[in-house]
Amino acid sequence: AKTPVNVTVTGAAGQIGYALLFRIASGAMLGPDTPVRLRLLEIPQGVKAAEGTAMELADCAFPLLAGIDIHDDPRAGFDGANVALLVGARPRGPGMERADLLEANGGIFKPQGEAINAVAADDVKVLVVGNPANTNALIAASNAPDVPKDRFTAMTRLDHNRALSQLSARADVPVSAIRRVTIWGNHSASQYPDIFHADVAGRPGAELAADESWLLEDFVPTVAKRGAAIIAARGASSAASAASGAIDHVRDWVLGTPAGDWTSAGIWSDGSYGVPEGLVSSFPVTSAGDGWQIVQGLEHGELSRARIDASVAELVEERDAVRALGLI
Ligand code: NAX
Repeated sequence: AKTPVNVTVTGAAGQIGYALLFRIASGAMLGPDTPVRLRLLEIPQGVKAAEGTAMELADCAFPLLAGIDIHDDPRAGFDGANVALLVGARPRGPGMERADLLEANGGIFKPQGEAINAVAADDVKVLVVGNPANTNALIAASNAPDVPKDRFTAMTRLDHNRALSQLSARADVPVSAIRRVTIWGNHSASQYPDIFHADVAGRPGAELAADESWLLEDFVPTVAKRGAAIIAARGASSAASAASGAIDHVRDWVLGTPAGDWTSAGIWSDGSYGVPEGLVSSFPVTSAGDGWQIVQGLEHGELSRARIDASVAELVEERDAVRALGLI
């Protein structure tokens, strides 16, 4: 039998945690032959609810679930972690400025980065879902000097999937017929969903993008502001779709992206496409199961270039703010 993979999930008692854990335990993330051991990390107030979730996980009798333990100490929660999903974060409260938000999250992601550095497995792969995801990933990576930077990633896969869904409706083709869509930049309203290089059931994405009023007044803002629309409709933020994005991200990272396609992920920039090195920014990426590679050689028109630059400028501001706070 295969050795179980240790998967740590923070914020396990939250709503994304509730949608995520059952799918991990069912094999949707690491494949149908890979047993998993779940390690739930919560704050003390969340432990009781996490215990309830653990009871339900046990009650599913998932054949792949090799064990569950619950912690409120990051050093215990990340012990031996092969995959770490950092979902728990501090939401923006009323009257909170961006600097306050970054500082509050620094108080979470700095010690978590340090704990990952100290106790996680050598092959640890980290996905940050908790917002502001890109900068939280930057903080965690910066506080884990012994872990290669390319193991820290931020989730833009939900944005990517939202773009596929909107494009599918627009072109009236199944999502499975669409390839090579990209989310660039920050997981925020400044993100740029790029369809210029897409293949939409054999039709060049640039042809659809030529309708600029649709592109700029409908498609781009619908994708970028979808989170707010979900809150308005559901009375709660995206949870099952966010969990599904996290599953897709880790699955493609570990098992590989399909030939002829790519996906989007927030990864440590190597300077590609003029994105300053050391920012965690979303790029078009592929994996052959051995790590993310940035798709090279895409050409950008003025419109795309300006949108990418604007989102990257926001990441630079966030980086400068957390640097000034001494978090990186
Ligand atoms: P919930 O408030 O339902 O759950 C968060 C959980 O995290 C709580 O149980 C809380 O006790 C726990 N927590 C807080 N601090 C912690 C710490 N230091 N260690 C461990 N656990 C801790 O939020 P939920 O709806 O699950 O969303 C979680 C995060 O995902 C939020 O930051 C949210 O903004 C972010 N999202 C990110 C998305 C993305 O695409 N990257 C989309 C969905 C979502 O908005």
